[in-house]
Amino acid sequence: FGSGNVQETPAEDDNLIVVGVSQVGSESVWRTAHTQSVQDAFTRANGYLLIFDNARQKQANQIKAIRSFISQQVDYIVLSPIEETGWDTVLQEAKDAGIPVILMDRTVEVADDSLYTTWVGSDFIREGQDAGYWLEDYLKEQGRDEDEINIVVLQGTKGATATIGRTRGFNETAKIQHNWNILEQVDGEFTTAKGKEEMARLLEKYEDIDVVVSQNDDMTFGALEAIHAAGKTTGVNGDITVISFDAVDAGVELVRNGEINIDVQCNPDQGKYVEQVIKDMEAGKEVEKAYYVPERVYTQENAGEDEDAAEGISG
Ligand code: GYE
Repeated sequence: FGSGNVQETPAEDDNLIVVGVSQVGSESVWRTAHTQSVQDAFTRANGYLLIFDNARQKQANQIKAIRSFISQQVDYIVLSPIEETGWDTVLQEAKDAGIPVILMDRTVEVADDSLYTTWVGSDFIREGQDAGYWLEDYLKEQGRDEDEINIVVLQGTKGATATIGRTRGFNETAKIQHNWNILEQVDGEFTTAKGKEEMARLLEKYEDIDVVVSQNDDMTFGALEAIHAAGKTTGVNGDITVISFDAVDAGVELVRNGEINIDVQCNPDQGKYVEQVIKDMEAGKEVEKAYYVPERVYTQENAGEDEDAAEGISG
């Protein structure tokens, strides 16, 4: 000491709560909004030092980031896990280091639930069911409830809670409909490019697709391009009924103009809820094991009204 080259931590930093955040990637408009909400919540003005890591869709990168958070002795680790499995070892390391882990958006499947403190996210199974129940009602209204209905599903990335839940919820409602025929469920990776490519392939393969269930808006944007390129129309009076998830601004706009029939909202504005949980923990309060963020469904009938209920979605 005394030589002058030891960087002193500014005194005010001593009071900051250090939060290491491991994010999935930047695959979608939803993800961009989600990242923004985290950055808005964990500001210096709010009393935080945020260390943010973008894992670019690789679980190995998330594990590396978590180990680096542990060695930096952060106060909290916030993890949005790419997939559900494979977390036991690294979360045990965090627990052994005494660092609480808060999950957000997607969740994990671990043998020991005490490896994480809490989770903040969406009810993905309910989102899938909302889509299925809507389709049931819609077909009834159209007098098509006895027709053979051919459905294709563009799924999100494999092993992600959003993919698993939306698939399970929708399939539960589909299996009690004797006339719904799920032709294929394909991996569209939550991206526009892959959604377009897979949709184009499906249109070549099947002449009579009645419904597309696309597990996020980005894939839907790609699917719409492919459908239009094949000379078909979508939405309210179109050839193909389109069901989407996320309800980012551009998705809701397409509901309003009738190209998408329904967009099931997934609320990306989770940063503030995660921050509230940390505040509660700092205050020594008990926290729940799971918190669901508020969400709604957009259809042609309601997409015009009550825009504030979109809960901070941007894009
Ligand atoms: O629906 C999709 C994103 O996990 C809820 O991931 C999230 C999903 C979201 O890339 O657009």
